[in-house]
Amino acid sequence: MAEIREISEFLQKGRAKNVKALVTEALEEGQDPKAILNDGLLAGMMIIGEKFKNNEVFVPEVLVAARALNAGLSILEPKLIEVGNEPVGKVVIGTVKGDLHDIGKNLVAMMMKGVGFEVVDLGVDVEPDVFIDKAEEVGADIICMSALLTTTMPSMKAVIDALKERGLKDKYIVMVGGAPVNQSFAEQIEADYYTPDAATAAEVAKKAVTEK
Ligand code: B1M
Repeated sequence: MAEIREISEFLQKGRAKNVKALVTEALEEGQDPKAILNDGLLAGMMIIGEKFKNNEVFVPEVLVAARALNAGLSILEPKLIEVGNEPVGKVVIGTVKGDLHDIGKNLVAMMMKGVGFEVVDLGVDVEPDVFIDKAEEVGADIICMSALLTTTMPSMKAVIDALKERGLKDKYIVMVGGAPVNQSFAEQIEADYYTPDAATAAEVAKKAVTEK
């Protein structure tokens, strides 16, 4: 039987092939995809995050661990997503300008798809006007922004300021998140919602779009 703890250990070593194989095995055995995600993949990434903070590992190790995480996620994604027939709405999502972190953003996109949204992923390092232009182009309901650096949090405000300048602030639901972001920052920049994790983001998005 595949040990979820081992998924975390292989991830920390950056062993993408082993992570992929163990995630596949665990799914075939009928283990819970959410437990594989939280106790295997994310738990391993959190340990790497702590070590990175304490200078025990450096950028190359973090990158190979992130690659292993993405390898595991690619296997897990179909199991985490059970999309309904009619999309509940459209989401435009990206990591803000200056910021290259995309793992959390990808999880949010995945969870959004999981509750039935059509998701347009703009990637990383997204210019403020690109969020807005794409939302206009595809007729989005929600603009989702992720930031992992304290230095890129102001880019979230830049998007909201640009929405105001273009007279579009009330047209879209604006959601923000990422490790350094919190409720008080969201209120300060006048985002509509802050959520601490990907699953909550998807739940809140669905409720918000139904209520609008
Ligand atoms: Co970077 N990095 N990094 N990094 N990195 C952090 C964020 C850091 C906290 C590490 C540390 O020092 N402890 C630190 C930021 C410090 C700060 O600003 N206060 C940091 C730094 C400093 C840097 C560089 C500047 C390092 C350097 O070059 N000297 C550099 C910046 C590059 C840039 O962006 N311009 C850099 C680079 C990198 C890598 C490229 C090596 C790699 C990114 C790979 C990738 O993303 N493809 C990387 C990584 C992996 C990390 C850590 C270790 C892990 C981040 C992660 O993916 N976590 C991170 C340390 C840490 O967080 N402990 C760190 C897992 C992910 C699932 O969590 O993204 O928080 P997270 O998403 C969560 C929630 O936040 C939420 O949902 C997810 C959970 O369900 N969420 C949302 C996210 N977005 C949301 C949006 C929502 C709602 C919820 O609504 C729209």
